[in-house]
Amino acid sequence: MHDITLSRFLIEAQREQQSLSADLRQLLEVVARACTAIAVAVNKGDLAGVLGSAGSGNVQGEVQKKLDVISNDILLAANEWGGHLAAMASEEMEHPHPIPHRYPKGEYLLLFDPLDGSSNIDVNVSIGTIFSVLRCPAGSAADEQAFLQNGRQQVCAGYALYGPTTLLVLTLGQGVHVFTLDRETCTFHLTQKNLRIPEDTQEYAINASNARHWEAPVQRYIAELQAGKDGVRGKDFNMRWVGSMVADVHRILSRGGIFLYPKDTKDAGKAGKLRLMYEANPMAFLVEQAGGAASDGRRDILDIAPETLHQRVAVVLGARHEVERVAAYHLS
Ligand code: AHM
Ligand code: MG
Repeated sequence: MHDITLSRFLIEAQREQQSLSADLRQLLEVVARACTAIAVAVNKGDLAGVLGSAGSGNVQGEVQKKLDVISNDILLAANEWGGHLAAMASEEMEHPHPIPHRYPKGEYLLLFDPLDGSSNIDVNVSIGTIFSVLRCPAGSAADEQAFLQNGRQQVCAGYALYGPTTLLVLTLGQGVHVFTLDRETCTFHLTQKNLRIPEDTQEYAINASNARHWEAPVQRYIAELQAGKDGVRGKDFNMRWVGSMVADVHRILSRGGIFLYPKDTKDAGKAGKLRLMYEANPMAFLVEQAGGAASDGRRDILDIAPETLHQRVAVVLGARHEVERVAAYHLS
């Protein structure tokens, strides 16, 4: 399997899968190359002067790190000239980035969180890039409205994980596959096919410091997990929280588990912390493709009709039976 590069995998998928066009294949190759460039910057760290704050803020009101800005610039520069895209949108930009007039325009829309897990950049903990690809509606101006499609419309989604190894995890709507970066040849190789998330688990991920702000159904669910063998669940649960969604979701795709970033009352104006279009939707697509489930507690993430590009959403994803239990607690 290791002799199958990303390029070969995509060319073979294009032959077998009518939905994978040559343009989409080339777009994914460009995204992978951009992620390789980001991985190089991440690996060099202080040697390249890329750590620390950029001294600016983004539309979310968050302080930008230098690597947030560098990663965003790498993705924009790599993707604007190829002719595959109609526009791009990013966590780091208030409005969509149109393709400059000097380049041809394509039929796809690319969304990304260029550097997920920003709080982990300066402490050498795994971080990543999350991306999602949509089709640009025919005749549309490729403006913000064009991006506001529900998650089931995604033609492809994935993430790069900059950890001890750099991985690219991808779905084209037919399973979830993992590619490992060979740093010497700068080539991604297929290393795992068709990841599956077990329906049950004994491991959960949540930022427990927010416990007092959670809604009652989440408080009940987590209290039951924490009661372990002595409570209604009758078994002990382990907890892990990396603080980079991309790393927490990768663990769940690798060995199972449930991840929650629920709505809380800390900031009544926010429906959650994570962003629907370029964090929750691509992860929900990957998780569903691996047999898991993804919900905001009340409906499947992928069925949410987006209203704005940067809207936030509560996220509960992973082991199907656990996600269903959390959803049931929200209904009762
Ligand atoms: P970011 O995209 O600015 O890095 O924010 C998203 C991150 C997720 O990766 C992670 O799950 C979450 O924020 C962690 O939040 P907290 O610091 O509240 O635990
Ligand atoms: Mg993020």
